[in-house]
Amino acid sequence: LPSHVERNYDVLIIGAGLSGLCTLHNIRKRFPSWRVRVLDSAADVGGTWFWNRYPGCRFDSESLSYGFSFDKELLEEWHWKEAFSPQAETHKYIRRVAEKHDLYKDIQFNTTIKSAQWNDAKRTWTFTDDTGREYITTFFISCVGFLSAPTLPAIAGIEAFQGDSFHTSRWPDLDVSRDFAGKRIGVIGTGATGIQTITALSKEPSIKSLSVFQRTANWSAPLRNSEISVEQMAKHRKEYGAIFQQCAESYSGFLHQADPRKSSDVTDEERLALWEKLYDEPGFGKWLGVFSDTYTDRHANELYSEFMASKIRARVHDPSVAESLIPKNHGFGTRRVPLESGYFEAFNQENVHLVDLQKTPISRITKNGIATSDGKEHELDVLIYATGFDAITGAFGAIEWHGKDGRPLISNSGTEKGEKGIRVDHRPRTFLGMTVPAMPNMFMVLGPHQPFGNATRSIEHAAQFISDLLQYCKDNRYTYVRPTEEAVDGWTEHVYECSKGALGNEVDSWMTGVNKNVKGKTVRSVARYSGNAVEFRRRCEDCRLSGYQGLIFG
Ligand code: NA7
Repeated sequence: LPSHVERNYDVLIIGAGLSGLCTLHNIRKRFPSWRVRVLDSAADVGGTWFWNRYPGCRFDSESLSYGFSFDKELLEEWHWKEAFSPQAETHKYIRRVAEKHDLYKDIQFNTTIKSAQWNDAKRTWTFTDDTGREYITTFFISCVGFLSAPTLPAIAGIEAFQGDSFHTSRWPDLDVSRDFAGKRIGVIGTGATGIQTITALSKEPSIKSLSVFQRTANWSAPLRNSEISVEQMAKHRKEYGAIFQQCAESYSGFLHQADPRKSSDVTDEERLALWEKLYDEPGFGKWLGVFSDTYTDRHANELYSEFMASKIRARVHDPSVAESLIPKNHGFGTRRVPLESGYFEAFNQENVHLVDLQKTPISRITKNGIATSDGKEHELDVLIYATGFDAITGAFGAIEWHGKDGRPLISNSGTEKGEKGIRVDHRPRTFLGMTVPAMPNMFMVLGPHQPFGNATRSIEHAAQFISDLLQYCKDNRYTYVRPTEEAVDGWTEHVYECSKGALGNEVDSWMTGVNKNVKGKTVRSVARYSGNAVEFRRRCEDCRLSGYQGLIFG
């Protein structure tokens, strides 16, 4: 082989986040003699938890439900210090996993893949990185992440700004209290990231001012984090079996399960009592533990949204600021609910200003800051873009794909449908969210059409399914596998059917494939599995037990 071509691999994995590490671990355990390599553009393992180092970055799902369940030894050893772990601690955990299982030796960092070419005659993939180096492999597993391609806002003048500016997911190495001292900071974006960043920065006394540029108000509710003592952790370790079982039985892999009653089954007092109880508790219960019709019945959702609005009004002193912070175009929980630790109170501070872009949209970014439609120039020293990601398909889009018969991975020529407010122009087509028709020998962990929910729980399942499938290939000496067009049509239709009736699928958000900063992502698509994760896993298991019906082998 020429020197720029790496030897043949059995399995190549792109991505060294939780998905990549779990997959690598499974493959190595299962097929010790296989040649396997993981490539990642980052300088270390961690994926999301490597890149997102912005102030305040932490889980808002319970730390105890997030670790890998396959490593019982590490669960016995690891001390989650907070109920909702901060980024640095989580990153430490992931590094510990990689060290403990000696995963680093098969991972190559600082490597960005630019193109992928399927060779039908040889039944191999050739991946080429940005230096021209080629990697040839029989099987390929994508672990690229569904929120890993950051997007900057499409705002005129963005290059003109002369202060410091960066995306939250590419946070520079700095000391906020020293480097932001006396500075005027602006933040664009109020999603989960913006809310954590804004809250953390608001608590930094050295900052001169903090201006929040809000295009869409987001529902948010208290996280109620706490420390976990050594004694408490010892007790929790005994509960891991029950914790993972609870996650396995819940709709989206979290510890929280909806109350089976409908909002209309109970009295006003009973309804309020449950809402208040959940509001006072830590975690996602206030999103996921409410009455079962909250996200399917418009009236039930309005009632709960009104309850949440009253909480915001009670916490924000200036009534007009409070009204701006209350979402008007979507109901509570129909977008991903960020949990907060003093977000609303931040707006009671003299040095924190809300710029409501519904009233005064941004006209352009200038060399001094941000100009809004009322003729005002908001002068800034630092501009932070908490503007999110080209979600679900974005990381795939960064690679030029030449699949079977030269076909691309993402096609914009899909069907158009207009039903129940969902417009689909280029929906992904997959089988079980793990295989794609034009891409033989390729599998995806946390790809389109998989349930995202509690990511680690979904990852462990997908990695297991894929390694079982590879075992089947090995046992039968197959070197070729891809889904049939019929299986793909059936699965894609199922994913589409599951999405119906959920209010969350009738709202623009990254979960419905909308990102106005990305060409072609201005209308909603069904890119994630929004049905029950239990049902998802049941269907995958049925496929396995049927001898992988829906897949073609050779
Ligand atoms: P999100 O949730 O996609 O939020 C992005 C935010 O940036 C959102 O408030 C956007 O407003 C705002 N945005 C984007 N572009 C613009 C422009 N051009 N002008 C003004 N405001 C803009 O990303 P996050 O990083 O917060 O969270 C992503 C997920 O990561 C999160 O849900 C967790 O699961 C982890 P918009 O709502 O589009 O009006």
